Amino acid sequence: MRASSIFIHVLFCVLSRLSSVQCDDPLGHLQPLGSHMPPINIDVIDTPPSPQEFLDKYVKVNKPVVIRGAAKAFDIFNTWKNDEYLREKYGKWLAPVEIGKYEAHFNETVIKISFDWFLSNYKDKELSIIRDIVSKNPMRDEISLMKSMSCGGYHDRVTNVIFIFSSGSGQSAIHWDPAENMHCLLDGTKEWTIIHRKDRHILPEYNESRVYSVVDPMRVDMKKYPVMQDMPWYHASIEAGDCLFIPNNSPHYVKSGDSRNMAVSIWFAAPKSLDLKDCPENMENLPNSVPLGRSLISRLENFKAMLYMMIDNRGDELKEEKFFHDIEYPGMDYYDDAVKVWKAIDTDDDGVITAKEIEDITDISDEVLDAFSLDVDKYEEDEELTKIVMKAKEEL
Ligand SMILES: [Ca+2]
Repeated sequence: MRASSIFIHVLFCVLSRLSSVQCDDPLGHLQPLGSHMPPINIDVIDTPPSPQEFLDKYVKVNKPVVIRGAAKAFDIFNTWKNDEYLREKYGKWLAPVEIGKYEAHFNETVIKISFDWFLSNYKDKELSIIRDIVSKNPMRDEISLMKSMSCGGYHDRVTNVIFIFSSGSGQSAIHWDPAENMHCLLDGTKEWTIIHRKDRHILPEYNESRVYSVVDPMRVDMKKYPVMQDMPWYHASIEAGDCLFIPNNSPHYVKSGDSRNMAVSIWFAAPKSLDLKDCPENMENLPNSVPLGRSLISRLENFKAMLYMMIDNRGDELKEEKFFHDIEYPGMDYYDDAVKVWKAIDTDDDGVITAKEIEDITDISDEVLDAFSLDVDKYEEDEELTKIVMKAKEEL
């Protein structure tokens, strides 16, 4: 693989008179992310691990894994392939629709439009839906958890269920999510480039966000961002029915294939340990999937999970500097709350929050919880964009 990277580099040198790439450029310069070195092997398995094995072998050690075919057990794997089924059940949903297929940094191009209209138009317009359906959408009632999360307490740790739907050919910026992510693909194909969680802090950040990188995944500027030269990466290629686990805060860049593309990302907070009392005695009797149901993580547990996630590599200490770096988005208005939170948690006032100190939190004011919760319902109608869409509707 290394040899082929060098070959491609040499080829670029040969063509350099036709491009801006020079012979002495670092490998992968101005090329797509991952051109600089071969990927690290990612685990690809055909049998879902047991809930305990999943926690120990993957979640706790921040290791991504592809579980082939695990989503084929979901009812929606079949029913949601049918647009008429979706239209009949959910056509009235006012869905936040993104215009364009390149995920924007701040969702500036999100408008609310009926799902019915989306279903009639997504195939020949550049539209996509990326939406948390966990609390305000009846689609949630059809969501299932795959085998490895079917018991042991994962149910009570789910924070978000992100529904992702487009006609394909979309791509994301390099970003990371503040939760463990079990991404199950219901339709289409996806190519993933994943950077290990431990390398997130050397990845150049986007100035105005703590969840995006400024690096252009389609054209990596190795001279401007030399840290990218030695950045290890995983590659995962998934197709309809596969689930991919991505550990929290693992930067990733995703490209979808050029056909109808639909996925659900189950975001959850890693449990410290499992409570196996609702699991069958013999793990061979685990169901292939179970309904997600109505239970959600409590706000306090979610808050604690967010603090745990700030601890690098699930070690034992969160330093003050790291805490304020991670929560202090420019323009965010809860900085004062953050100071209060820090003071409340760092009970021995030594400038470090330990896992034990997080574990010991039993009460935090609603005001602070409000400030820290991920607001998933903040899309506003945009007059200009609504006009554009209304015009597009008229032209149909
Ligand atoms: Ca402390």
